[in-house]
Amino acid sequence: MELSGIWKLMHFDVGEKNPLELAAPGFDDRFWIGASVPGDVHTALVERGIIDPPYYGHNDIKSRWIEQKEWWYRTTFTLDQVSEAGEKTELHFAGLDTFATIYVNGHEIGRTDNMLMSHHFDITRIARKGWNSIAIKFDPLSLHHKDKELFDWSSYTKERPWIRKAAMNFGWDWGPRMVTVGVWGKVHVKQYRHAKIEHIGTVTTALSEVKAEVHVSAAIKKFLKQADYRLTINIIERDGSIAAAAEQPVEQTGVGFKLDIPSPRLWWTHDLGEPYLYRIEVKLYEGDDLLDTYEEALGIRTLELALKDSQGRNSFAFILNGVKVYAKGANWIPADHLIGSIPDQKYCDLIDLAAEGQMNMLRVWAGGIYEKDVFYEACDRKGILVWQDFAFANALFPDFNRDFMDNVRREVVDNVLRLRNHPSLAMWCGNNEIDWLYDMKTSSGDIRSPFYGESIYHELIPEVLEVLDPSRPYWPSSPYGAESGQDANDPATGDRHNWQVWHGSVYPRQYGEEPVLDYSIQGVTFKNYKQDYALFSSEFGMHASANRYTLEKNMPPGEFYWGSQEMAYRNKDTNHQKGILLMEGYTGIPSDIEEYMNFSMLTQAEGLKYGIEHFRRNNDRNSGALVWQLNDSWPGTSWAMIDYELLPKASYYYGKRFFHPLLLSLEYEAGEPLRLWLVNDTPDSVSGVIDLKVYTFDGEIVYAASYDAQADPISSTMYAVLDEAEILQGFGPSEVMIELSSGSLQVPANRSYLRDPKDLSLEKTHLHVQVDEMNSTVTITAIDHMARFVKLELPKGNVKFSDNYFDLLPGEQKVVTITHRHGEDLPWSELRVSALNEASATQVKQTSRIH
Ligand code: BMA
Repeated sequence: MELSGIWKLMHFDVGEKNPLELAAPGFDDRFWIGASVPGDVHTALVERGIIDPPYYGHNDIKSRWIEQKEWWYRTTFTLDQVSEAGEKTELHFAGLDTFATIYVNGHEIGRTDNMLMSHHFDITRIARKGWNSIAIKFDPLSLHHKDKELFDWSSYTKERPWIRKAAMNFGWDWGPRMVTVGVWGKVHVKQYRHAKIEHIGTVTTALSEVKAEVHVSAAIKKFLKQADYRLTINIIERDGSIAAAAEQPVEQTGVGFKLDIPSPRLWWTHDLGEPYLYRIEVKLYEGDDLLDTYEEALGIRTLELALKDSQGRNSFAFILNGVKVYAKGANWIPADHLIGSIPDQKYCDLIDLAAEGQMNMLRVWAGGIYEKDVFYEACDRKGILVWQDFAFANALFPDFNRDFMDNVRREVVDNVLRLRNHPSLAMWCGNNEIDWLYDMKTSSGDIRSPFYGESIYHELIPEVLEVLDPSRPYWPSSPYGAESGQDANDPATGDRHNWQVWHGSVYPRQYGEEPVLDYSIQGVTFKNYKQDYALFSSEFGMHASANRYTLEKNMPPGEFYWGSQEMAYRNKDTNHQKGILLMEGYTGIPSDIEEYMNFSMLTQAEGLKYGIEHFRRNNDRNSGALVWQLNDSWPGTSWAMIDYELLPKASYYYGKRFFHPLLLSLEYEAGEPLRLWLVNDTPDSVSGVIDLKVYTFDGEIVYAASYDAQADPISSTMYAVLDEAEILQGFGPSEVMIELSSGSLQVPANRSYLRDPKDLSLEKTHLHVQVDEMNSTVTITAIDHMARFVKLELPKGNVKFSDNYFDLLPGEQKVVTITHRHGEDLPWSELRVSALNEASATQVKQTSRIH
């Protein structure tokens, strides 16, 4: 029985009320307010109009009082029967945020102190037939940390190391402090007779074309010891037929099965094949009496992390079913600070966007939560691998304290058991940046204390995984791995975070060396990506503005201008100068909000393209590029590729090309020869003809050449080295656009410029725009000159543009389809189309209109 729905909610001062009074079954809660479960207090108060929406303006500050209060939830449920001998009634919470005392029928059944795991209670002794009550008291966090030791490192806030709660709730460099409270996960009452299935483990142990071997382990809890139990397993094809079946008596508390699946259909990432899912159905019987059932998706696949390549060199590559995957994707942060209230649909939308954006891996970053089931289910379905961090980010943690470590162990066990069967789950990772930054911060003198927390990532977690998930790769931290005296961010070992770009970190850096920052145009420029020969780039990125609609919707009137306090408030990073320096070197410094949106988005898109094309050209060495960050948790300006309203920024549309399994890439630096590459991430050889065309901005072709290309599976090949003077044919490098394309290869065209946008000789141009509302299309033509960064905007969230932020040659026509992801009406009359170099505001013409 699921207890989702409206519960009752109220707040009190600490000590104001006797808990037993509020927890009493008959307590009169008629004056309390209604609150959704799962959910959170902030959202409940917004829904009732008690607080203002916290992301509008500076309203988050106005809701800070919520943190100080004691919050109570109450509900009731009805049982048709109570448990008899050998039967159990349990209460399951998928998520309680954070310090909760739970009462059933007025009895305190237990306390919880961890938001990041599920909590189960046996309520057999107090559950009664008919009507039952649940009351939950949530303490303010301060009660639980105010007497605790403070550490000399805990980024963004001092109180969080002792509290097992999403770190980003306390604020991060992309989001405000929103200290949530409430019942954030689903609640169930479950009744069992005689025995139950506690958990199931599935793993593909061997694979060939003719057969897969799948091991299934089942842990059974017997409430009635003397009975004959048996377990049946069916592995079911998509069409409902049985692929394999087995049955065994349950003699002890666990049963192991080995099932052979003939001609298995494998689970692949969506770019390499089909993410085929079987279903596994496990049934527990006592005689013929069905006691418990367990069902979930099952993907047959093997996955390894190769730390050496075939030639014995260091590598960091995921090998799926024997095939090396070039990991393309981004880092995932919680899709909202108000985690309990994120609709399941938002997870599905974001994962659809990731797959449509040619991504095959997401890293669930350590400062959020172990995501909800819906997230991993969507990744299983869509063929996206998940790199899962354990929830330890940028702080020291009290690993000397037994209670804390017991809590951590419960959290690790709970999440490993919950997530280990997902075929999408590629790897566990111990923490975010802690090993690396501990070294940085001790070297700079910021930290003097020992490495508290170290034993979590280097002892506790690997110990648990060895027992519960031994076949899955584990990596202690991100970034991690060092050789020859380098620090943990060594490009020659393990994974790497590139924060030269944007944060201005200076590299190479030896372990123990004082870190250096270079806040200059040269220090923060994305051109520094080209010095980075990482084996795997697990974080790198730069800010871009959110889309106009996302910003305007959340700022008071009159504040939507460049330089406003509201705009500054949307940027939670330190030193806002970094973004200005980055743009100054590339687009020039923006002078108004329109330029800020355009320049920051163009810089991010071209910067990521520059870095990712470099990483991919070096794919004999580099095996992954995960952008920091995919999504936003509020309507701010950040490194995200998709903003809070699910409107992609320019970089996302660029990503459809720079993450495409086949990539044409032009490597070039001013004054140097041009190099033409074809990168093939697919397991198949491809061959065809590559066309290179050099255009003036008036659309004249001044140079053209074709090259026969034959690319091996998973390869990167240079096909030509071209002299700048030859291809320019007398034109200046700031006067041309170079296009790589192919009529025979399934590869997107790639357009490049030989100079940065601020130095291009682009003349102003006009656009012709024709809207066909009936067919949801917009046809755009550049009239007199090349149009750069053509942008379509509609004031609505979750709008899907078939393309956006593209360039058009004069006379070139582009048809863009615009739909709402869930079929809602679009405000067509408010469509704006513009280009970076447009002569005057473009008139949008309608050919058809529906009224
Ligand atoms: C890395 C991440 C995050 C942070 C980002 C941008 O440090 O792991 O902690 O938000 O860079 O600074």
